[in-house]
Amino acid sequence: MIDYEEFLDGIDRKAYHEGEVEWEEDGCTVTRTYNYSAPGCHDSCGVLLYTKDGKLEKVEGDPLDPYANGKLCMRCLDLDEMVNHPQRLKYPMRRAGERGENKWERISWDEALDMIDTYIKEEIDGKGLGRESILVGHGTGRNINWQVPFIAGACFRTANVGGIYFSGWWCYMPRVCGAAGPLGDYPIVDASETLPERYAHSEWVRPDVLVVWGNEPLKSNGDGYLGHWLNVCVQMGTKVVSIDPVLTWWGARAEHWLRPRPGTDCCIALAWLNVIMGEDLIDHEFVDNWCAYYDELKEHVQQFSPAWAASITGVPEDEIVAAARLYASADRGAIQWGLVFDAGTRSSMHWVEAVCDLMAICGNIEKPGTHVLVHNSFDINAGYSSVDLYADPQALERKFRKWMVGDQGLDFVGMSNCDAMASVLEAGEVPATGEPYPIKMLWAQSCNAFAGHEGQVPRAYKYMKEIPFIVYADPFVTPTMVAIADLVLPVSMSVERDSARTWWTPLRAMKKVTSFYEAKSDEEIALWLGRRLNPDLFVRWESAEDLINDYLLTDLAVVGPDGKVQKANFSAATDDNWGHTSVTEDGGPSVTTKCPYTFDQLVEAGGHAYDEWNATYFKHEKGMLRPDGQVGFNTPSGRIELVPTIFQSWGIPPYPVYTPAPETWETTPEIMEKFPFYLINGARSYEFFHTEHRQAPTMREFHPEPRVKVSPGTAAEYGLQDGDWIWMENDEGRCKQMVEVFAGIPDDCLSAEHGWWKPEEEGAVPHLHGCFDYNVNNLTRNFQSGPGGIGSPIKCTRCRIYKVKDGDVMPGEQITQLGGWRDDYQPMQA
Ligand SMILES: Nc1nc2c(c(=O)[nH]1)N[C@H]1C(S)=C(S)[C@@H](COP(=O)(O)OP(=O)(O)OC[C@H]3O[C@@H](n4cnc5c(=O)[nH]c(N)nc54)[C@H](O)[C@@H]3O)O[C@H]1N2
Ligand SMILES: Nc1nc2c(c(=O)[nH]1)N[C@H]1C(S)=C(S)[C@@H](COP(=O)(O)OP(=O)(O)OC[C@H]3O[C@@H](n4cnc5c(=O)[nH]c(N)nc54)[C@H](O)[C@@H]3O)O[C@H]1N2
Ligand code: SF4
Ligand SMILES: [Mo]
Repeated sequence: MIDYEEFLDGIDRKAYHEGEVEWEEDGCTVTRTYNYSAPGCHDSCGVLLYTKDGKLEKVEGDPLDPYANGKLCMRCLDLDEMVNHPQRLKYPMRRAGERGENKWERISWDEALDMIDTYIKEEIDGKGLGRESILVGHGTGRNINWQVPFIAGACFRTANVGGIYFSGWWCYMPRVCGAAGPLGDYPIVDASETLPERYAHSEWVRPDVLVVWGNEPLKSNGDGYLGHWLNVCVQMGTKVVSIDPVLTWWGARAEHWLRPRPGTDCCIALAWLNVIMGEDLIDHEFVDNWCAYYDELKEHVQQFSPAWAASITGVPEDEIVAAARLYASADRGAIQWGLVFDAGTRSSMHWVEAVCDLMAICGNIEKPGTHVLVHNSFDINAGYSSVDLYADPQALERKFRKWMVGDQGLDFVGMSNCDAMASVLEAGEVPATGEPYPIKMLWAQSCNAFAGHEGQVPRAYKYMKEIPFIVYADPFVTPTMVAIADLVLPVSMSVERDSARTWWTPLRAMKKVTSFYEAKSDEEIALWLGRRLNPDLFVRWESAEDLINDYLLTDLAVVGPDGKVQKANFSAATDDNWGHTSVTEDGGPSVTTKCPYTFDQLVEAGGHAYDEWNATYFKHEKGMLRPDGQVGFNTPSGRIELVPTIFQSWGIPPYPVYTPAPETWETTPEIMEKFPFYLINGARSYEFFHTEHRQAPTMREFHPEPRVKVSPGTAAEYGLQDGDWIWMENDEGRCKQMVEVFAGIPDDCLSAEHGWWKPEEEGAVPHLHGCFDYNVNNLTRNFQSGPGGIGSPIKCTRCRIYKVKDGDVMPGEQITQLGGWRDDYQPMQA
């Protein structure tokens, strides 16, 4: 049992300089601040940065930080190794040889700007093309998620920003949209993270039962959620249900460990609804008061019996039922979900919907120890949708969300449709209409496409290398840059940038403590580009701090010459104000958000601030969720819509069903026989964030090679031992990884890693630091999204295995020199 007050009492506050932002210690300057990419992470934990003569010497956790309580991952403890790394990109560089030769020449930032400006003037504007011909690529939600979309819209005036070949918006978006339908907001498990007093807060109670579902929060800390918060709950007595084909820390401690066949979990969620509604284990008061369409849902789920779910998932019927009863009988139940909901199945939207329904019918919403509905701190919503505020109107009109599968557009989504971007790149025209659509330039910032980001990477390489002008901005030269970039720009790391974080709560500030050669921060890059490409607009921001303050205070709203707000963020993407930000009565530019801090004030206030909205329970009873101030939820009916009406307008059937994998493997014996394994890919490790940290000696000491988990049964059958190298192969391609025999994985599953490249190996084509050789995305397939074009089965595919032997053709060679494995790619059909 953990006693949080005891923990707090045990901190020597004087030794940790409570109330101070900076002090001297052991010949170093110590700065109390937060870390938030680069290198990447979804979180932002309180750190003490030790610097000496402008060099980062060491990093410690700050026990006075209520967000992380001083607990740091190995990646933050080892931050100095990345920040001071000799291979970091120091200057802008122009390609000196052919693409792929890895030859570069140093140029100045001015010369780089000339190259970009001239190219756009001559090849895009000069040829009568619209700015939609420029694609802007970014990766996951690091400290780039407003900066890069803002750059796309405000500097390049395109609206096409997002992850190209990131099929079905395969990360997070499906969960966000899926939850917005029934709940009108986004739920996270309440481990007291919204409260400054944390576990000691008088209202907070730990969950009774926690379902960890397709997520490994200790390793991933995904989506702004720290895994150790849940660990604290377990220490306080929370019971665990783990739903994961693979044994994790959670599974090892679980009352029930359900091992579904990968990609089939939606059936378990539907069967849980069937059991809980059928046995009347619901929270009647909550359902009566706050939920709509209960009877309709109950009727609908009658078909999804536990026996039916058992036959598809392979989980015994009695285990499905027992776990459902345990969840429903808990006074406070919580479900922690992960990436698999987005990227493991075509059922994303319906699986998310069903799980939201489970939360709702059991009354597990807005009650302490269940799920809280969260907003960004102080409702600062300038994120991906910032692109739409500033894009050229024609480019906005031609944004790829207009051409989704079935021509349904999710208007409030800031990112372009990933599959449509890829299709247009391949076909040169819009799928349904045949409208010409040339792509002439790619600007990518915080994305290492070929090493990790993309699905179906041989295909991505084939088409992306045809883009005539490609610029990458990153702290390191990545294999993707070697393969296709014409110009590369050095980016600052977290400790080298002033910045702020608004993703969930608290609001946090990152304070710059050092700099690195000619690297610029993502905010500085915005100013550098904008002053040249869109000078009229950029008179507004003199410094990066101006930009950060506008982000905090105005949500980056568009301000007219009269000083009045013309367009407010988040609502920018829709006609009606779907978001939560509103323009003030007089349209004044300074206060469209509720943020009471400028950047400096936030730093002075100790670097973080909790907002009241997020720190309030039962918001639906207090009229805090709806724009009109009425009680209820932010849905059309004001209730939780167990059958979400809004799904229909997104082209998604509102009643949840299971959408099997495209070939319905389970019922196609030829596929099952040819490719006997489920290939789960991309389970996270403590050492790496996607393709990052492969340069850090300490991380590589812990984790030198890409590993694939293989069961002892499979090892025996194939004569494999720990450390053997095997090929994983299917009709798309193959990759090699090192065997790790693991008793916690079923015989018919493999779990491989993603994101591998070896900075120490040859960079030039064909090897490209091995980024193709180890790449499990050689085997994945795009354009197989679920209903509405959302969600993708990419993280779960089928394959066969065999040992690697001398003389085998390496995937790097196959992809870059021999034309890949296939030449019959079909563009997405609308
Ligand atoms: N250290 C580190 N942290 C990261 C990242 C990183 O690269 N490294 N990446 C970040 C990003 S962008 C994301 S999206 C998150 C993702 O982080 P998570 O949501 O935790 O996702 P994964 O680690 O891919 O998988 C979590 C678990 O899902 C299980 N799983 C796989 N397939 C299935 C299935 O079909 N059903 C069920 N029930 N379980 C399944 C896996 O075995 C694994 O244990 O992590 C973020 N955090
Ligand atoms: N097979 C498989 N593939 C996957 C996954 C999987 O589970 N399995 N996960 C997928 C998921 S969920 C995601 S979100 C994507 C993630 O894909 P990405 O987010 O594209 O991740 P990386 O490929 O590591 O590229 C990150 C690059 O950004 C740079 N960088 C880091 N921080 C910053 C910063 O603050 N500013 C700038 N300018 N650059 C920065 C890093 O140096 C690195 O080169 O990968 C996907 N790919
Ligand atoms: S979650 Fe881990 S890596 Fe991310 S900021 Fe916190 S300590 Fe650092
Ligand atoms: Mo992700």
